[in-house]
Amino acid sequence: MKSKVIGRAPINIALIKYWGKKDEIEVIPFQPSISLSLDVFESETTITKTKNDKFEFFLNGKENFEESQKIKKFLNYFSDDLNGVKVESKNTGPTAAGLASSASGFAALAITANRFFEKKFNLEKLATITRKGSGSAIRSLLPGCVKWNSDGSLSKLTWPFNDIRVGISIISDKKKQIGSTKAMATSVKTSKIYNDWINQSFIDAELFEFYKNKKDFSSLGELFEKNALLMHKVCELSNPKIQYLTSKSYELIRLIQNSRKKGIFEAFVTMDAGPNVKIITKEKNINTISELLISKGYNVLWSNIDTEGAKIIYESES
Ligand code: 2P0
Repeated sequence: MKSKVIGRAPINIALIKYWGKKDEIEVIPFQPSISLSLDVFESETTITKTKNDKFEFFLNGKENFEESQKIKKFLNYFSDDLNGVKVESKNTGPTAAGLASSASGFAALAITANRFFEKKFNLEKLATITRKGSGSAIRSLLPGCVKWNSDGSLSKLTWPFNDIRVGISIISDKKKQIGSTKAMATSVKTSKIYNDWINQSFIDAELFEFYKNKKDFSSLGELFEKNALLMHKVCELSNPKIQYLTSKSYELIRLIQNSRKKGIFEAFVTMDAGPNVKIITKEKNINTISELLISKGYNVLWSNIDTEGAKIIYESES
């Protein structure tokens, strides 16, 4: 065991979405998903050996008893003895945007624990553990464009563009009414279009790679925007209905779509388990889009694609 290790991991935004587990214990998804790791927010985890015999978990500077059991259970994949272990997790970057992320959090925790407890698990093994903390966390282990395959494994994809930026518009930073784990289980059981969604996801993942490799951003954007909207339709056709997008989200989606149709700029949207809208475009458009959004009362924060992935930034021996 080391005396202190600090690790970091980026957030990731799925362009082809994960929404449903075929194995809830091992966390194997029904469909492949593809994401971009972003450099605007990240999670940082510090694990320290203390002199007391307690296990302690701090989130953003405050001791957190609510999540402590889940963190402990996750760390049991690395060690049975967690007495005298202190875990501090924080989200770095512009905190006002309220993008706390379980994906970057569990990826940072996994790589930091791997080094702290000196397990030396390879990426493949680490990935099988990371996805048990949070499915989408597996994709935050790697930089750039990342695929989580439907057999549960992880692949690094090439990303041939160097001028794509992702804008995040925060519609609300309140805690979501229904968490993703419960919501996707409800969709699997009840959504009227769940089987169609699985079939379409496989087609979308293949097409994504095809358009990406051809560097055809227009077809890629149309594809991933439709994939996100279909995921939200799956949610809205679940019983009880899962409504993540608000009228304000839909207004912003229409604003981007209409500007695209009018040829003002080429940008596409994607939305996750909440009302916020992410805008994907080429670098040359970001000033025009920012001005339009601000004039309509929306905010936007632009991110680059992360090029490093999860990493250890500090360690000291006992
Ligand atoms: C994704 N989301 O692919 C999809 C799109 C939200 C919408 O993965 O139950 O926190 O821990 O595996 O990964 C959010 O769900 O859920 C998510 P669990 P997770 O990014």
